[in-house]
Amino acid sequence: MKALVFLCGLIVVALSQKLFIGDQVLRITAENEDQIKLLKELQSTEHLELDFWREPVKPSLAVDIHVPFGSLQFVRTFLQSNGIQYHIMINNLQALLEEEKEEIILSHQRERDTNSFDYASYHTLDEINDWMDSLTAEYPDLVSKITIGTSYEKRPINVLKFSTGGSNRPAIWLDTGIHAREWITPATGLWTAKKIASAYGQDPSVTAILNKMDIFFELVTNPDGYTYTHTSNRMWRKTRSMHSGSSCVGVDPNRNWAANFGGSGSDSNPCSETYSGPFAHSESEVESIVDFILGHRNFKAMITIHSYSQMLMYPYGYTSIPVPEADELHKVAQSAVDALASLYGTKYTYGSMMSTIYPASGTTADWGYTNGIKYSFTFELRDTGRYGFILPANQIIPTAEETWLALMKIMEHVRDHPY
Ligand code: BPX
Ligand code: ZN
Repeated sequence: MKALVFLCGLIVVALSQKLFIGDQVLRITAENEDQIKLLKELQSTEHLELDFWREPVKPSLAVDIHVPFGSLQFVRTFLQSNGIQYHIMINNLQALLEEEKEEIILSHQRERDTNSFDYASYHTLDEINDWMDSLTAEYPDLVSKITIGTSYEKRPINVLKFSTGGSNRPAIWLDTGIHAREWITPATGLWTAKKIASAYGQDPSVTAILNKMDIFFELVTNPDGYTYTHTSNRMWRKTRSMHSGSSCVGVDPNRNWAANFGGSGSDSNPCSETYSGPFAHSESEVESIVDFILGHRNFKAMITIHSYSQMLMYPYGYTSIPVPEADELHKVAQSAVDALASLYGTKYTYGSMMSTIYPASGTTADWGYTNGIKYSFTFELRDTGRYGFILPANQIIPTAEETWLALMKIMEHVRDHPY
């Protein structure tokens, strides 16, 4: 009977989920600005329903497009007739998602504590919330959970606080999962949070950080979107808010901050994946962080973690004018990516957001920087596009391990350079 109920549950979930049968992800290498322009025209052809995993910006950066099955023939012909080179990265997106789903179902046994927890699998929001409660129960003198707000769909916005005492110590902010489909980031976050908790009193460097500073870690920064990727549409990126004047759902939470809000590299069209929202901090998921950080008044670092592309970036994202501390931030980023590569050889590019990826306005790290947080960094974790957002679960632990080395370099620098 139980098995039958479970099976029916699975079928209901499967039926309500958006399918991607025969959809492909194409990698395109534009040779010149004319081809970039053509790709932008393709992007604005709404009925093709193209999902740009990586935007056309400059010839040096490959463009990745998730093409629905029904649009494949048109897109292929368009590319060929314009002499644009491409190859197939993912041949059948649904097949890849089935593999991912199977792995999640197999790992679904309930874990009671954070030692037996399966860090090598992706987890639902409920599982992550249970895990947070276990972690705070297991490390009561170090870890606590604070709720800084409520999402659009009324879910609590939870932050883990790592603190060994003091009052309002200088603090480091970490967030993962601000974009819903970037599953590797909360998965890396869980492993990292456990690492911080278990390393205190064991690892001298972590201990020295926590004897001087507090760490605040928001694991699922977009809980509504994350839930939606599990129940309905694996490829969802934005929040789940509704705004008057459009039936399109969601705002890009990495375009919603008051840092050149609405400028280049963001979109005022509510149906766009980079929709900046009706006004800055319109999203409670963003506003909650803003209120918390401004209320705290002693944050020294803000590290926001995305995927994919293997990059480590510092401000600005909205202008090519370098920040005054660019030399220092560049050196920190260099030492972090060198440490990261030392483990498994994973190569990261690094630099300012504008020069490394593309112009973007209203981003987290620019907001942090322009609000006095000098050490504001953005990570783009694995991979470089072979699997993109659907990174196989067997890469979670290697990704977390190598990222940890980079995070430690940054946090040690922050610890040793008070300002
Ligand atoms: C991140 C920070 C500042 C400027 C750009 C980014 C890239 C990030 C984004 O567009 O918000 C890319 C991503 O993580 O969302 C993944 N992606 O869709 O390519
Ligand atoms: Zn992202």
